[in-house]
Amino acid sequence: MNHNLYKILYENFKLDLDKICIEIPDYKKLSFKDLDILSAHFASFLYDLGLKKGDRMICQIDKSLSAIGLYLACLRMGVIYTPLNTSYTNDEVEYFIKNIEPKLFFSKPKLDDDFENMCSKLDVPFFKTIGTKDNDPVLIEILSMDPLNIFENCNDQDVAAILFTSGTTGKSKGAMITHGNLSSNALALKEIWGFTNEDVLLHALPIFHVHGLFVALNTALLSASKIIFLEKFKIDDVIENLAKSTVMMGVPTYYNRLVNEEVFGEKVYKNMRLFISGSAPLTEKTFKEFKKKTNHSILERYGMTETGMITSNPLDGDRIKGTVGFPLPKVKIRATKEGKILSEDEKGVIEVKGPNVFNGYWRMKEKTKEEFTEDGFFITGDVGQIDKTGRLTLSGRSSDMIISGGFNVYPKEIEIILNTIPGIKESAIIGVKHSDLGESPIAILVRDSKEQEISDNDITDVLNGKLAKFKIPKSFIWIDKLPVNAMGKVQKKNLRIKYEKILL
Ligand code: MLC
Ligand code: AMP
Repeated sequence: MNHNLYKILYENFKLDLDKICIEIPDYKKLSFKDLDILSAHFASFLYDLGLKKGDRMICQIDKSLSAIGLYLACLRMGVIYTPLNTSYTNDEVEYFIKNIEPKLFFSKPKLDDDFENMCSKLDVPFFKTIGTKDNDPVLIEILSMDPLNIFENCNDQDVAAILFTSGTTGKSKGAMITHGNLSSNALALKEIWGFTNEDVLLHALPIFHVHGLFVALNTALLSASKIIFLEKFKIDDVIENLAKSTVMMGVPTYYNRLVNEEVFGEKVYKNMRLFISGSAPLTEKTFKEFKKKTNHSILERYGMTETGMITSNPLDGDRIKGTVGFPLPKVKIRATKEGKILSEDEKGVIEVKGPNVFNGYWRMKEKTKEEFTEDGFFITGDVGQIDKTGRLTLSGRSSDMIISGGFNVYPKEIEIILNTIPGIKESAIIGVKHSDLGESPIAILVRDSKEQEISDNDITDVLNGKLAKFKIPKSFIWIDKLPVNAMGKVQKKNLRIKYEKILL
């Protein structure tokens, strides 16, 4: 049997081919049939370039119908799809290209030809650009080609996508996600969240991460639900379109913002049946205020790039604030400490096993081995406890990763750059509370008295050239000495306690 994810999506929406699949407000509506044809045009384009099953394609493009067409075309062809956050800088992108060795790099149209030069320097066979509008010349070329109605034969283990996630060493790792991972997750989410072809999903998330790409798009397409596709989370657009929607998915920042809007009243959410939150902890404050204002209990779920969705609060039954609910069908979780499996209500590192768990990190066999137990559980690095009913409550992470508005920030990556700047002797990046973004990075710095003093603005300039904007610290604090323990390790916990409220 062919386990190609696109084939599975197609089999599920093919009875609704004439129904509206995607609406971009004030711009365009596409039926499922139109989307199928669009993806077949893109498949034809990839085929003509000579891309085959197992080849890699990287894209760093804006959210658009073309981006969906390209994603679905890669699935159809068995080409491995690697989307990049649009705010990654040239330095960051160069690392991904070197690591993935793609056959094709798709960029958004840029004023300079930096990426084209980079691709030619790194021997990427094809470089293309694509914009978001109908008059984009590459899109016109693609649409002029004969559609290729291909469903490349794929098994469950074939890699569909590689998504990057950073790590404690500061080096990004490409998580290999299979057709089987994606279809099992989408089928499970359709079932547990009760998606049908009568649903209308408000889609305001970026589509270069698991949440907006797989959780939102795959689940909606599989259910033949309509998608209202917004370029990004702009509060006015969201409020205007919620009235036509039945389900919304978002990171906690979306709900922090909605609940603070005066015009967010009954008229706006009258047709909504479900608000789903994930990618970062939803605070009890937001959960409670949202409930008070709308009488809706936000449904919080938990997942990761490497695993897709792991647990979810129930559609029917108690959605308990501060918890992330129960494992998805066929998914097993457990809490462990120093290799020992813990009993109910004991706090430990959460491990997960199931058809949702990825195939390993691209070209990092050793790293992959380190992150799995001998009996095949993936070690998430999240800390939590499971009660006697199987419900999971997360309480932190074993690494010092920071989640800012749903984007992960790894301190090491920033510290490595800071420590090369003359004038800085040592640095520690910590996450502190932020009322809108949940958490934000700040930098604690020690001056190098042998060098000339450096200003915060100069430091920001250096970082801006090398790192995506969301990683730039929101504050720089100069102290005499970093607190260290007997082993000489920086005591970030102490710093976090001291500066916890500095941005509030
Ligand atoms: C944008 N900026 C951010 C930021 N997003 N800074 C910190 N953290 C963020 N998350 C910066 C921009 O670089 C810009 O900087 C300025 O803020 C304004 O940009 P913007 O695009 O107008 O920002 P805004 O609309 O406020 O975006 C915030 C946001 C967005 C929360 C709406 O980041 C967002 O949609 N986040 C969703 C992330 C997501 O999808 N995560 C899922 C990961 S998957 P300047 O300096 O130029 O002004 C995953 C697995 C799972 O975790 O479980 O789902
Ligand atoms: P990413 O690597 O971007 O996929 O981020 C995955 C991480 O996001 C997880 O390991 C968790 O730390 C965090 N996360 C996702 N959902 C939740 C949630 N509902 N509550 C708390 N943390 C979450």
